[in-house]
Amino acid sequence: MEDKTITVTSPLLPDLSEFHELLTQIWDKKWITNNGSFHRQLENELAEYLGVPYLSLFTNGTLPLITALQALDIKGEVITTPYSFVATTHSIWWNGCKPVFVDIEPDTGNINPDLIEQAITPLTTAIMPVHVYGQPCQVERIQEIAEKHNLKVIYDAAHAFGVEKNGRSILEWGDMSTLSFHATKVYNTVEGGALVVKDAETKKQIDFLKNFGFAGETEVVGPGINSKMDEIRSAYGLLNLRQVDCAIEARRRVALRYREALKDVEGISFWNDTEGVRHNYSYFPIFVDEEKYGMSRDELYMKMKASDVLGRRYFYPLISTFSTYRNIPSAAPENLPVAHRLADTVICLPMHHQLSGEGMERILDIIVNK
Ligand code: T4K
Repeated sequence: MEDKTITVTSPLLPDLSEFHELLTQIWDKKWITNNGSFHRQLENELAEYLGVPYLSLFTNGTLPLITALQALDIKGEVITTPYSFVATTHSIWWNGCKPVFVDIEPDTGNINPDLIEQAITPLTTAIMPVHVYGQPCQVERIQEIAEKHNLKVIYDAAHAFGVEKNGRSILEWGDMSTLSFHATKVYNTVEGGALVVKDAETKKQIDFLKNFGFAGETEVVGPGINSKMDEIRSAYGLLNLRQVDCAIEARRRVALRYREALKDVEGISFWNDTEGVRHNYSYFPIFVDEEKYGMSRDELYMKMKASDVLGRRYFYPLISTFSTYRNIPSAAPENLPVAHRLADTVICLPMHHQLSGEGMERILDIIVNK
């Protein structure tokens, strides 16, 4: 029987015969991991595509976050957002630091720069914002605050592959930025990620840290982790890089159709493109106002599910409500009203490069005609 389920996303997959050709080359060379030639090629091609000077590949998008904090020797308190995937805050925890949650902006879902300064204490050493859904943070304001208080900035840019602001990569901002190349992302290497840095010396240090700390055969410079991407996923990544622009364009068309169909639906809101930003359309969040729409977010979510349309409530529940973090003073709900409101009203609609017109009409029919 045909599967009529529409999932929140669907991975961008390389052409199988092209992938087979690259696999044959790997088989011939018998070099399958540890900084192989496809790995080096992918690092170069990604840096060029993204418009950044240096980038280190990782096995996922969580370990570059952990390694960035380690490399910058971040201690004490790190200011961050509760409105993200749990890996953001976990990376702070893994470094023995304390996360300090700051509320978000209602019109982007990103950390609110107006609230950052009041959260700074003598123990604060860094800010970890997230470009949530690929929407750029207020990077200029965050930079100003960081410089004034001598703080490092590590952007979790897991969602922001290819995003540009005023013609420049959003990944240029902050001391470092991280990416996720998970299957569910705009660009994927099955599992994978990267750490974007500003200079060759830092890249060298990061490359040591993702390889157990090894600097050569006999020297270990620190307690590094194993986060090396293998040749198979690097080859897959090279092929996906060639088609990612087409995938982003297909996603843009999906976003346009959603916006057109939902703009007059009372009680459903969404964000439009920002002038000067090259968006990547990684997610399409809508927000349900129960009173105006006449149905709660969860009712709509369940109704979609009953029709095999699997939206997702990213990012509900908030990270600050999980047991590891809920007793931190800044996790108090009264400190984070906007984040709670968004988390309680959001549904990310299905969004991917292969979403068909017919599929979209099924999704829209549920939302528009209730
Ligand atoms: N920072 C941020 C801001 C992040 O969002 C993430 C990850 C990270 C850091 C950490 O990066 P990684 O270490 O993961 O690289 C997913 C992803 O696992 C996760 O990468 C992502 N964020 C998070 C927002 O979403 P789930 O548990 O929702 O994924 P799952 O398995 O339910 O998949 C969602 C849908 O995607 C499925 O219903 C169908 C489709 N799908 C999924 C997979 C895995 C496929 O069609 N094929 C597949 O192979 O977490």
